[in-house]
Amino acid sequence: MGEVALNPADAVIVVDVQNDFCPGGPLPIREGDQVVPVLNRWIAAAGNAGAKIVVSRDWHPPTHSSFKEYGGVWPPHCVQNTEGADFHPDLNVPAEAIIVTKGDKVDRDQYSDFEGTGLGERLKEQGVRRVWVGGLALDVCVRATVLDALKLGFEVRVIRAGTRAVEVQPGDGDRALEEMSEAGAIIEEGELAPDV
Ligand code: VGL
Ligand code: ZN
Repeated sequence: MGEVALNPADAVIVVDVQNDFCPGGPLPIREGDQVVPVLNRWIAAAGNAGAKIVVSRDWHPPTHSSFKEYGGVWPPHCVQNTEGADFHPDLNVPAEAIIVTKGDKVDRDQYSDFEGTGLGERLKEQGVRRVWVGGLALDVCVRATVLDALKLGFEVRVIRAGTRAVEVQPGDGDRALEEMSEAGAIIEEGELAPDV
């Protein structure tokens, strides 16, 4: 099993680990909650290594254009200031984490953590060269975040054990992994070094 070590030029990006995307929510991702203990270990490791930590949230107004009733494709989810939009209660979001809010304008969606958020510039200013991405959903917001990170020139690793797909169409998860890997991302199957 390959062991992974982080350094200060790394950032761990935790995408949209929110209640509404977990089993029992309105837009449930199978085993979505199982990413929490995995990502908590990566967050702790990042803290120990001086790597940056980014945690994003989908944060929609109640009449967001991505909702079916308003012309979109999704059931209502992650409505601002509701419990469903809260991070999973067991996710450790450290005080020093960069919180990215997206999807908060009624007329547009932002699948990628980098789209219109300034995150790319912010990470580059802090000397980040490599990003490790996990969270929800593998085939939607993780995919978009990974592809944007590559376009911005970051080295990109996908934390395979820390992500799950929503699979609107069966096979979407595998297709997303293939697409990300063809675009230059490395799919990291390994675990963190045991001392972290
Ligand atoms: C997401 C569907 C709709 C995601 C967000 O975070 O992957 N998926 N909005
Ligand atoms: Zn959304």
